[in-house]
Amino acid sequence: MPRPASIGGVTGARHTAAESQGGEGVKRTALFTTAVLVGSACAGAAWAASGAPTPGGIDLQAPATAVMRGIVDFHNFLLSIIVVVSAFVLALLLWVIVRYNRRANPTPRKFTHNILVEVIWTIVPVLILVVIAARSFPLLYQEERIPESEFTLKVTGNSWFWNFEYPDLGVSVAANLLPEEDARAEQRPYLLATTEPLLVPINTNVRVLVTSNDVIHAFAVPAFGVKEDAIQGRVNETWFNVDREGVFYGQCSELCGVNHAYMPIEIRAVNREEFNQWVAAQGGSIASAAPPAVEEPAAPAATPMR
Ligand SMILES: [Cu+2]
Repeated sequence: MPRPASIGGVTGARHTAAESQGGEGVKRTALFTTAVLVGSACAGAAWAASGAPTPGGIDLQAPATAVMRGIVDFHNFLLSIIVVVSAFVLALLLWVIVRYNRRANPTPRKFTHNILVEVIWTIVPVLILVVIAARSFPLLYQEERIPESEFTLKVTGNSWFWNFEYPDLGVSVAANLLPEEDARAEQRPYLLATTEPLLVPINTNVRVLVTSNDVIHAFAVPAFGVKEDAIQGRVNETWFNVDREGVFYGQCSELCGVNHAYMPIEIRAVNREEFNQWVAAQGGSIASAAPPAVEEPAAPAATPMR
């Protein structure tokens, strides 16, 4: 699975290269120094991407939520079924081509029905679909059922930028595409970085309300397993609970106009302390969200919100 180059990956690769130099101590030292420098440069970059597309990547991004882990597992499960079915059909085709061509089988039999084969080719696909359904329904339920959440995040799509709002905290930011020269200067990915990255706390249920001010957009963050249409006059709901710190990128995923490709989503998952500081810096207050949090324990922990 392609992953963003990690500090460990870079250092490890260079170090292995250095070791293969044998007795050439000078080269080894030089390479090792380079490795350390590259490593510290990476470590020095304030925000290394944790969830971003990678050049040539063909697999899903590394999951950062339980939902996305479920999606990845389901994807791998489906892929194994697809491979077995495709291989079986290919084998049947090859067998028929080789065994029953005009030369190998000059006088074909004329029957048109075979009860046993017909029953098998009906029952087996039905069983496969039942197995797939049994695996997919719990996952759909997990995605769609909004759990008891500590924070509510309102996401509004605009042509062509995103508004992020924590209504209970009094925080509201507008995130535009970070201009190319700024992205280069700050070594952040152009077309993914934004002028106002959204912060979310890790290990916290965040309920997300998604809507739009104009045309239909879609709020999508692959590492979270979240993709929700933003529709004017409607509020769609989703949720996430990010289990590790990092920067996660997404993009508008509904063709919404001429600048559709230029309305990225940048989310930084941080610990609670950093999140509180950010909320305060945005002029908001965690305290204003405290009263409902105190009242909540009366309700059962897993009560669905809808
Ligand atoms: Cu859009």
